[in-house]
Amino acid sequence: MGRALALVLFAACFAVSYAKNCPVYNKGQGPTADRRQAPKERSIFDELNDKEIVAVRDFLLKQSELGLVPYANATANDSVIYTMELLPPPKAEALAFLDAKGPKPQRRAVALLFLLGASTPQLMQVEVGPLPKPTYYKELKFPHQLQDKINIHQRPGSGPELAVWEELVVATMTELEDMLKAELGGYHYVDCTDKCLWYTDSAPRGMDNRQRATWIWFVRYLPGLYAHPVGLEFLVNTTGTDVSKWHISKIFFGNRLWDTAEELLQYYRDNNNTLPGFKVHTPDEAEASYSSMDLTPEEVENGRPTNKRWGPITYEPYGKRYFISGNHISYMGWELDVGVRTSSGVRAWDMRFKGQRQVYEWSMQQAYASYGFGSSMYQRSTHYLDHSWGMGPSHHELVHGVDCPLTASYLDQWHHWDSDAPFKLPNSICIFEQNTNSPYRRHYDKDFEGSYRFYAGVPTYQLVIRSISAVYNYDYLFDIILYMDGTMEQKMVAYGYPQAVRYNDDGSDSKYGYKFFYDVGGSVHDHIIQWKVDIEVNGTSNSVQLDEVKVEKVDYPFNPLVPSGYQKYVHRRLLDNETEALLNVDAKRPTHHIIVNEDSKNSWGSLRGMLVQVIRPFYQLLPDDFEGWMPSNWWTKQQIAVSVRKDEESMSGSILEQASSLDPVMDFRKFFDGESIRKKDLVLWINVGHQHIPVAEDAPNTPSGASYDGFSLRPYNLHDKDTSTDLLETTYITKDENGTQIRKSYGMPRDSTGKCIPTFANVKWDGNY
Ligand SMILES: [Cu+2]
Repeated sequence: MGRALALVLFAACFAVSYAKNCPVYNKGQGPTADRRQAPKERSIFDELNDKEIVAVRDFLLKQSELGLVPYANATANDSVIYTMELLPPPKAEALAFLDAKGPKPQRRAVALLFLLGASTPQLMQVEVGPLPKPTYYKELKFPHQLQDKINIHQRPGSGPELAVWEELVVATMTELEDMLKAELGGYHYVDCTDKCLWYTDSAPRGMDNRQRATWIWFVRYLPGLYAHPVGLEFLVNTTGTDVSKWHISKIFFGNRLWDTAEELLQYYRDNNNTLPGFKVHTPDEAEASYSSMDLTPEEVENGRPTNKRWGPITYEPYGKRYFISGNHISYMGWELDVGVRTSSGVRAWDMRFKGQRQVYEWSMQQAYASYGFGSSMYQRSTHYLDHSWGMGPSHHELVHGVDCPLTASYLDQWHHWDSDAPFKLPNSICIFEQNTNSPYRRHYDKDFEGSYRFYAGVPTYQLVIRSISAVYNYDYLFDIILYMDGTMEQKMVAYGYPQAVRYNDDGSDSKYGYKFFYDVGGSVHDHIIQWKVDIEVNGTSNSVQLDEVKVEKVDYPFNPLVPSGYQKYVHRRLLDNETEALLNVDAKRPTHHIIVNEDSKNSWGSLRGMLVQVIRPFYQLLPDDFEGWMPSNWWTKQQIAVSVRKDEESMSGSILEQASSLDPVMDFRKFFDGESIRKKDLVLWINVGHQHIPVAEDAPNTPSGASYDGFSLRPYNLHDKDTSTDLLETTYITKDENGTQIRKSYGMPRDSTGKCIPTFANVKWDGNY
């Protein structure tokens, strides 16, 4: 047989085998899971789809008393629908439906309205239902809403508002154009086609609700523009609804604050067309590439691997072991629904393992970053709550083979955010199984005679549900990870461009971070992310137990030379109320935080429980009396908080807290009012995060190596033993009485007949939104 013929035959065999056993490919979007029949009815947890969004929008637009204007026609002081998302059903109704064959809860939406054109301008949240054909709407207050009518200054940024900004910016930049060209090596803004400046905004948008004022900062429009600040900042004042009064109230340039462009220009002229003590380094083309993630010709020439081979890839030779039906996932005993909540990001529902519900709701709540930098007005006052910037709608299409392995399956999501119509983010959640290539459990059992009695081990398999939210400069990766023993993990990795700032040459800025370019560097900041976990340990009657490891003095009556010593013991206590359950991890007092069911014991007499473990505990450093920020961000003060679950305490913060933090819209503190947490349906509010000091290696882009945050929930006497001992991939090697080695296979193929080799060929990516 000639070589060519052999190859043809191999290819034919491969194709047959592939078609028979392997996942199908879906219109060039990459492989999909073994999809079961799509459900005939929508899950009660499905996020809104395009038809529902349009139905809610059109219904609200018809309610004349609201005076809403279609978003496409709206100006900056019109009343509009800003965003909407699913309003989950009351939990009691959902459980009655899921567990007791009760009626299916009606689907509802919650929409945020900017009633800017009303006689009393205000923001209002409304409930709309039932879907898909709404017949009613009613105001829906935020949890413990503090304001009867929500101040309009607390709205997130919007397209119509930014259109007015643009006019203000162009007017001021026109005045400054000649000076900027001279000082910034030709870079400018107005009618620019080459050497362009660009701006982005920061937050908060005013610190109390009497004002709305936002710093914007200018960068060179180059690849990685967030790494090209030029030291020019404007404070855009959009207080009130009279657009004619909006203006640029401050300019920061030349390390000084100015009230007007004319003031700055006069100073410039008075100093012979210079800004004393201030000089911006204008990079040439080669220098500017420091911020590019494209490879330079030299990097290509001398790059790795020298043998031009791709590294290892995930490979499912025998096909997939998880199934997707709509947004429902089934995998090795796990069942759950997933989706992306528009206002805050990925969430999962009704997470069951081996038939037992472990979590009712697992949802991201808030993402926080707070900066410090002395010589920049915007950076010293930057405090972000990223969900106000479109955390959900920033879950863009994932790149097959990079963001997710070539074996991944994908889900699309619909959103309505700062838009006239729903928009789809295709492939914005990926699902894949992976083998971490380390054993989940193993033992080599010595026979103490130079050999073994047995070896046993099993690989670690995980199902990963991944999404990535690219909120402006930062890319947050979120993985929900499901393990074989019922353990659940949340992982967060921060990538992206540091929010850079211009550095002065005199060294005065080094206190805030490190330079990573001629006159550019990063500034110290933090990241705090909060999740809500509505946990269930054998039902909804749960309590909080702390197992603290302590030491005690102990006698050694057997040892006259050393008559005493110390030993460890476990000090257990149950917390009584919510006020006690504001918990911080303290390395000096090692404590296991456990949710237990006081009425349910395993066979060994221990309370069934789940252990809550924070991977990288974060401490909030800003003082409580920071009135311009902390009132809205009290939730950052502890790593684990536990409250009694209530439908009306559904979330810890709103997208309205980004502005006017001195006047929060809702009050998370009131969740913790001393109510008993013994034998109650409990919710965990878990914070993870880290302090980020950007260094040279953050350029061009913050890498993830050995750096991630997260938390896990693990069985803690929940069962009588490890429930993953049923894994048929276990390798068990022993000997018979003659010393002949025995390897067990438990019916699993130990050959190499699987042929589902993933391919790069069908990797397509549109990337639009
Ligand atoms: Cu950072």
